[in-house]
Amino acid sequence: MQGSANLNLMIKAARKAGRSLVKDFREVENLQVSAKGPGDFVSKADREAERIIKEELMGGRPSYGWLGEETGETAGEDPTRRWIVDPLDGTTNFLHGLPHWSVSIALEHKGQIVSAVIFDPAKDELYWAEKGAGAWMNDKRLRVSGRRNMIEAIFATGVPFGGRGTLPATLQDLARLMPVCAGVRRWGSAALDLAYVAAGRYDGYWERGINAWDIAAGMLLVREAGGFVSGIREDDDPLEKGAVICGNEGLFEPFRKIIRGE
Ligand code: LIP
Repeated sequence: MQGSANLNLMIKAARKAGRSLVKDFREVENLQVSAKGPGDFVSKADREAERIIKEELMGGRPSYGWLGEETGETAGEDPTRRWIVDPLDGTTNFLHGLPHWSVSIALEHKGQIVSAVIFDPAKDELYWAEKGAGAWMNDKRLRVSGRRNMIEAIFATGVPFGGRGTLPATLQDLARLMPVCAGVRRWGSAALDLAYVAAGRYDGYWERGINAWDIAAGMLLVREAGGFVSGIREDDDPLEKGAVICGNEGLFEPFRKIIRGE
């Protein structure tokens, strides 16, 4: 696998965290039956994964900034570069023993995502991309799907839960989209949803109320695989506004019109 020194550092960190999470995932399956449940155990697994990743990345690039789901934001001596990390994306799946979760690492340079790694240890699928160098899954080059008909397309999203304020808008999205497509999937990991669009498995994805660490790496993967990514509202930055939509070349515009209610 070729790539820059930064990319190889990211891959090393993702794989090391992945080994720790796989070990913990096996224990989580045993904890399902416990009265207290695996909640606290998963929180520790999540924090340990971020500690491993931070040790590797900041050890290799101590001057870079940091934004991690568990440890928050730290400015770096180099104000132009920042790691954006979700050590365990799909936490609820992990908690319930569902083997669909990932480690997501992005490198941002002057506000642009320039390198991305998303690792799914349960399926041994490592997605990676560098700006201008394409998107890959292990050693396979990725391209978004070629579908042009909405009625043949499937889309992914995240449906809010626990009283989140974006539920009404998401239900309206579904009411508009479901009648004109082949289906919607809600598999619980935004990073893998984006990686699957880049791999041509999904034809598009959208989500409201999402964090930068969930989507930063996946956004680059989709773009480098020939797809399109934007905010849901005109000119919104997905990383700032926490709302993202993406799709293949032929479907992105009609899909975005439906989600925008145009
Ligand atoms: C999850 C996202 C998912 C979203 C969930 C949650 P986490 O991230 O990947 O798409 O629907 O609400 O935010 O919390 O597992 O890192």
